[in-house]
Formats: sequence, structure tokens, C-alpha cells
Amino acid sequence: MERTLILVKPDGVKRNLVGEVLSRVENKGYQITALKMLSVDRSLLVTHYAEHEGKPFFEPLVEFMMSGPIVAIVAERNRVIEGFRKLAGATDPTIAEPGTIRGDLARDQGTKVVQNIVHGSDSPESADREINIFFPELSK
Ligand code: IDP
Ligand code: MG
Repeated sequence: MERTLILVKPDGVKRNLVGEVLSRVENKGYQITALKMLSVDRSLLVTHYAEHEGKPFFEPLVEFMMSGPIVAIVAERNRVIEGFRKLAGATDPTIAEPGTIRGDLARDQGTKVVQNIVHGSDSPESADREINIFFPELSK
């Protein structure tokens, strides 16, 4: 059974889009197997976003992700990693296709970091790593 980590980022929580994201995931047929709302600190984010350290949007990304609570979700089913990335749409919400979460619900506001509602793991290795960061209790 494949698993992915989904985050509803602070913009999504502030805009009351948690239910909308969960609906899209569930309506697609993926199974939500863990879910929590939490506030994250810098060290967790540096670990989670390690691949982006040093990029121009890294510090704004960390600040943005600490700007309010987020919702962390584990979803499961065959090919859920690829499938949720398709549901989320392109990173840049201006480019993201209508019909996707980012294409329908987000826009480029001209900020240093693009606020695009959701995160989704991009590979099985990332998913395992990220689920361990957000749900350490699941690996006990
Ligand atoms: P992803 O979330 O679609 O996987 P990543 O490249 O992993 O995109 O980037 C992580 C997050 O950093 C993005 O979701 C977005 O919030 C932000 N980001 C990525 N690239 C840029 C950029 O070029 N400008 C501003 N923000 C960016
Ligand atoms: Mg990514």
C-alpha cells in the first residue's frame, strides 16, 4: 500500500479550505489514515524542506509555513503519490490547471514564496521521510 504526506499549508487553513482539500482527496478514492492540526517550528521545516535550503525562496517558505497552523494528513492507496500531485496541480498556481487544488483555489500574490494551499510528497522515499517527520508515532 502506497502512502503520501499531504499538508494543508497556513494559507489553506486560514481560508477554511481544509474540508475542500480533504473532500478532493476522499472523492478521488484515497484513504485518509492519519490527520492532525499542528504548528511547526523552524527546525522541523529545515528538515522537511532540506532539498530547498539555500534557494531564494527558502527563508520566505520557512516563515510562511510558521505563519499559522497547518494540517498534516497521511493518505493511502495505489499510486496515491502521483495521484495527489495531479490533484494539487503545478507549484505555480497561475500555471496550475483549473480543476486542480492550486489551479482552482490559489493565485500568485506576488510574494517571495508562492502560497499554494498544499504540499504533497514527490516520491516513495520522500513520503517515508516526511511521514516520519510529521507522524513519528506511526513508526513506533
Ligand atoms: P511542490 O510543493 O510543488 O513540490 P517545491 O519545488 O518542492 O514545489 O517547492 C516547495 C514550495 O516552495 C512550493 O510549494 C512553493 O510554496 C515554494 N516555491 C517553490 N518554488 C518557488 C519559486 O520559484 N518561487 C517562490 N516559491 C516557490
Ligand atoms: Mg516538493
